[in-house]
Amino acid sequence: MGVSEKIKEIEEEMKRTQKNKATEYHLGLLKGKLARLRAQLLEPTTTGAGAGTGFDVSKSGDARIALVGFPSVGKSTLLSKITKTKSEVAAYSFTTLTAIPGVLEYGGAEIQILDLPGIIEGASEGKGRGRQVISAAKTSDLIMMVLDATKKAEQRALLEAELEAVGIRLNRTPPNIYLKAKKAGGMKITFTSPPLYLSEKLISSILRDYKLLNCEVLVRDEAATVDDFIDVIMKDHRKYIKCLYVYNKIDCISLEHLDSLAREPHTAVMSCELDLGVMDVVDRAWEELALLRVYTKRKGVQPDFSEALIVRGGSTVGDVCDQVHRNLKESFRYALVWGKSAVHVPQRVGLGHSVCDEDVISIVTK
Ligand SMILES: Nc1nc2c(ncn2[C@@H]2O[C@H](COP(=O)(O)OP(=O)(O)OP(=O)(O)O)[C@@H](O)[C@H]2O)c(=O)[nH]1
Ligand SMILES: [Mg+2]
Repeated sequence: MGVSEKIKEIEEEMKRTQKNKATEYHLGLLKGKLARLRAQLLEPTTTGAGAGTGFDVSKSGDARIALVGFPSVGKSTLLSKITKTKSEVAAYSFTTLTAIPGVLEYGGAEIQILDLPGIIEGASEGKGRGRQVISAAKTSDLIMMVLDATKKAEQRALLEAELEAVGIRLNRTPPNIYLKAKKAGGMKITFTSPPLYLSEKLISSILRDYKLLNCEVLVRDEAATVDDFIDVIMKDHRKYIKCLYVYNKIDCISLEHLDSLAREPHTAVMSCELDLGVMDVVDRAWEELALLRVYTKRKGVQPDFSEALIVRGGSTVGDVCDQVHRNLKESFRYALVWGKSAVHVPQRVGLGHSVCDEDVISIVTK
C-alpha cells in the first residue's frame, strides 16, 4: 500500500470514529500516524520528481508575500495592481501556471510578491500544482490568502485545511511544550498544571509510535491538545506563518455581508475591479509583516531618509550592524539612537537594544 492510500485509510477511520471521551485516545494515536505519513508524502525522495519543491524563484527584497487562493479569485489582478509586473488575468480557472514574482515598493522597502497558480481541494495530496504552490507559500514571510467575497464562507476553511495538512500554521505560535530526545533513561513526562486534553498515557503512546523511547517532555500549557503535541514532535516539518485574509470582488456583495467580512480578525476587503481598498490591503500587509525601517546617520551629518535599512520586528542594534556590514559588530563601541525606542534623545545604547520603526541610529566604532 502506498503512502497516499494509507493516509486515506486513516482519514476514513477517523471519520468513522465518533468523537467522545472513550475514543479520544484512539483518535490521538491516529492523528500521530497521519502527521507522520503526511510528512513522508512531502519528502521529495519518496514521491518522485518535483514533489515538495517549490517553483524556482529566488528570493529578493526585504520580505516575501505569497498570494494563495482558489482559481479566479483575483490573485493576478492584485499583483498587476500593486507591482509593475503584469501577470495574465482571465475569467477562466488556472490562468496562472507558474510562480510570477513582482516587487512592491513600500516606505523604502522592497517586498517580493509571488503570484501563484490557483489551488484546489486536495492540493496537499498533490492535486494540480498544489504541492508546489504550498512549498512556495512555505518560504514566504506572509501569506495573503485571496478569497472571493461572492463565494461561500467554507472556501476559507477548505484552504486552511490544505495548508494545515502540510504543516503550515497560520497566525499561531509554536505550542508551549518542551520536548528533548535523550540517548537513554526512558520517557519522563511532566505537566506544570493538570492537563485538560492530554494525558501521560496518550503522550507516551504517541512517542512510542514515533520511536522516541528516551526523551523528556514538559507540558507548560494546560490547554495543549494532541495536535499541539504532534506539532512539537514534528517541529522540523512545521512552519508558523502570518496570514492576511483578503476578500476580493466586494463590488458584487451586499453592504451587510461586506461589513461582517471586514470585522473578522486578520482580514481586509477590496475590489480590484473598482480599485477599492487595494491600498488598505497593502498597508495591512505591511503591518502584518512587522518590518522596521531604520535610518543610519554619520556623525555631524543628517540621516538619509531615502535609504532605510529594513530589519525584522524585534531586531536589535546588533541586527542592524549585521545588516550594514558583516564585521561591524567586532569594532562596535556604542550606538546613539533617536526615535521611539530611545527614552531620551539621543540615547547611548549597546548591541542588545531593541529598535523601533523609523529610529535613527549612529554607530560609533573603535
Ligand atoms: N467583479 C470583480 N471581478 C474581479 C475582481 N478582481 C478580479 N476580477 C476578475 O476575476 C477573474 C479572475 O482574475 P485573475 O486575476 O485571473 O484570478 P487568479 O486568482 O489569478 O486566477 P488563477 O490564475 O486562475 O488562479 C478575471 O475575470 C478578473 O477580471 C473584482 O474586484 N471584482
Ligand atoms: Mg492568476
